[in-house]
Amino acid sequence: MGIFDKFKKGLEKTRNFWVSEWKKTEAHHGKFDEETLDEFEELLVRGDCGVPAAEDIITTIKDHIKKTGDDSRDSVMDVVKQRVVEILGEKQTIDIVPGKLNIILMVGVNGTGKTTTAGKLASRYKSEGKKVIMAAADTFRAAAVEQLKAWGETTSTAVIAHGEGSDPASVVYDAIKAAQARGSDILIVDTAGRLHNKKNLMEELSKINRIINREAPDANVRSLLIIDATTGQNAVLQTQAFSEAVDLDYLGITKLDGSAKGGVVIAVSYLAKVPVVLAGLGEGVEDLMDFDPEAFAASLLED
Ligand SMILES: Nc1nc2c(ncn2[C@@H]2O[C@H](COP(=O)(O)OP(=O)(O)OP(=O)(O)O)[C@@H](O)[C@H]2O)c(=O)[nH]1
Ligand SMILES: [Mg+2]
Repeated sequence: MGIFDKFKKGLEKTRNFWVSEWKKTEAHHGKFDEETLDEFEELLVRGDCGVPAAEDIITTIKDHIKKTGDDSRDSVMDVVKQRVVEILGEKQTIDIVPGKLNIILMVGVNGTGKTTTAGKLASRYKSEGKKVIMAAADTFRAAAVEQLKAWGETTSTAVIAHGEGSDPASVVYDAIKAAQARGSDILIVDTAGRLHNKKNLMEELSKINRIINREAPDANVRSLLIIDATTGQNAVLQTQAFSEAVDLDYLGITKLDGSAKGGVVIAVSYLAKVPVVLAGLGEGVEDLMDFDPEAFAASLLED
């Protein structure tokens, strides 16, 4: 299966929703008049694209029709696809700088898929021949540490961990020392990152960042917010809240396979200033792909 097909398959639920709903609308068959535009806007909103992005897309369609006089379904859908790709932005990947220690901080609310994505990333980077180490800086509960250790075993990656309730920053300190001693290329830090209290989160992450700046001042540090597609508009709220609390570099969206709400990527991208770079398409170690805006738009909008 090619990359595009794998991506499409992972998005099957979302795709089925779009294709079947789309077929029900008048716009599917004919021209985009006022009524069908309303119907289409409603579909965008029900598809979790969010109101601001939906309005933007409708305005884009109206401008196109005004300018060209062409309100046929095919030409409008081309314009929609183009606009969706613009909203999603250019395809980007996490930048890994060769010859440096690269530190990836996993943040995000409970259960979004931070630990799973950390494990998948470790596996990916190892298969690319990179030296990887992980830090169990989610010390909030014992199970979290065990879960990361299990991923360490699955992927043959060293995991630096202290006990439950220990200081996350001191785990990160030890992990940096281990990474430096071993000449690691990539350190993946699984944080608790819970937003139960913005002040706590900021304090915890700024403490981790202080340790990194002190102990590994030359490191390439990137923060990756993990959001869960099945939570729909909550993912949008989380992205907003985290953007205010943390310097985010990237977004990763998980559980696209389990959700018909994949349109939320459009809502999130419309608001976020950082790109979606990863797509979680299942629970397995192989089920992580670079997010591809073109493939995503095509999966949703082509029948
Ligand atoms: N279907 C599917 N399940 C996923 C995906 N990513 C993660 N999961 C599942 O979601 C659940 C939660 O994932 P975790 O990785 O434990 O999430 P977390 O953010 O580390 O959670 P906490 O440590 O509790 O904050 C697990 O059962 C994962 O297997 C995905 O892309 N697709
Ligand atoms: Mg976790």
